[in-house]
Amino acid sequence: MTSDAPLKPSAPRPDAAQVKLAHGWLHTARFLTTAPQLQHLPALDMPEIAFVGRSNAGKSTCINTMTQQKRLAFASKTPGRTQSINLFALGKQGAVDAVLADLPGYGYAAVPREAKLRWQRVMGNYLLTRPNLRGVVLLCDPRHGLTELDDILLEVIRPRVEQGMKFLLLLTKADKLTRAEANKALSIARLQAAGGEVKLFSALKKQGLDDVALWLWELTREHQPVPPMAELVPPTEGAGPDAVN
Ligand SMILES: Nc1nc2c(ncn2[C@@H]2O[C@H](COP(=O)(O)OP(=O)(O)OP(=O)(O)O)[C@@H](O)[C@H]2O)c(=O)[nH]1
Ligand SMILES: [Mg+2]
Repeated sequence: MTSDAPLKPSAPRPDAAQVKLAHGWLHTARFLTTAPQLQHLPALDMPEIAFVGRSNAGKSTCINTMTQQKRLAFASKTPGRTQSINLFALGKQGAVDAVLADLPGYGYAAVPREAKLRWQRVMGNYLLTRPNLRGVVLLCDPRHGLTELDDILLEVIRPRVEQGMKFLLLLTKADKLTRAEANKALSIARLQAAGGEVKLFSALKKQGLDDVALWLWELTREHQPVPPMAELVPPTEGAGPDAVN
């Protein structure tokens, strides 16, 4: 048998009922608001989970796949498609019980240096200070591995992860890997994701959807706010009207 042999059909998972509940809950997703600047984000009580990662890693596609909606989040071949923080509400109408946040990606070469630095600072401050942020999903294309900016992000969130914030490293576009490559990517990522879980995900092959649904569901059922931290750098004065800060 080669390492690329297809998986045998697996037995139903013991938590199948929970997985079903979690998918049903994710399908309730609808657009809540978009915030071009941090101060435009509404103050919310319910748990928020942020989808972060390099430009083009598959954040928006992951949100669309998990919520079974084709165009809830803007996904595109062109890197830099997501330019504001977009929030999506989950839960029955009139009873929002969690929020997903689709964040602009980082690391896109064509973005001017000043805009890159500004976005890094904004994202760092969002991750450190957003009071209701309960979990972070870091999406990474395993063909590129974790980049320097991913490592910086891991360092930024480490204090909050140590205080109980949940962290999931999602290896995206797994359909592009052979089984052997996927196993290798998993082993490497597990070493790098200190304190977090690692999963493979493919929107194309619908791989990893149950794991992600359950992860999101379970973390939003726990009622433990993670205290916010001090800002990285105070926002600079005089940033232009379009600045995300
Ligand atoms: N083969 C494959 N392609 C994928 C998968 N997920 C996303 N893509 C493709 O990757 C490209 C980028 O996807 P997006 O979801 O827009 O990526 P993003 O991380 O939101 O990008 P930014 O908004 O620029 O930060 C698109 O062309 C998607 O179709 C996947 O699981 N498999
Ligand atoms: Mg996007």
